[in-house]
Amino acid sequence: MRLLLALMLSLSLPAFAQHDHGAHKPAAVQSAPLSDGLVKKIDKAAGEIVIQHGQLDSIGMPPMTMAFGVADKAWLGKLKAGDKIRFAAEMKGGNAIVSHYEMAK
Ligand SMILES: [Cu+2]
Repeated sequence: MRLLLALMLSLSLPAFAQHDHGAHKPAAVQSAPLSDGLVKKIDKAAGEIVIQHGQLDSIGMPPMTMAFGVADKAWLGKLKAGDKIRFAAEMKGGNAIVSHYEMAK
């Protein structure tokens, strides 16, 4: 599991650095695939977002509703309950965090 995560991080970080958000590349090009999520609750005090998510292969999780930390606390002010997002999850310090997200159409 740790090896897989290390591999995933080493692969995904350079990809994000190179990723040009102005260019509309197919989702398959991204090394960290985005998963569907429904925002259930924003907990600013805890710095967490409760998300109902589908299968998350990146961190080996089945569908469930759970709290995620965020890579950027500013996201807590941008999202609200009921928002549909597409997001990438990763493990950081033993906690699942949202490392990237975009609004789902
Ligand atoms: Cu989960």
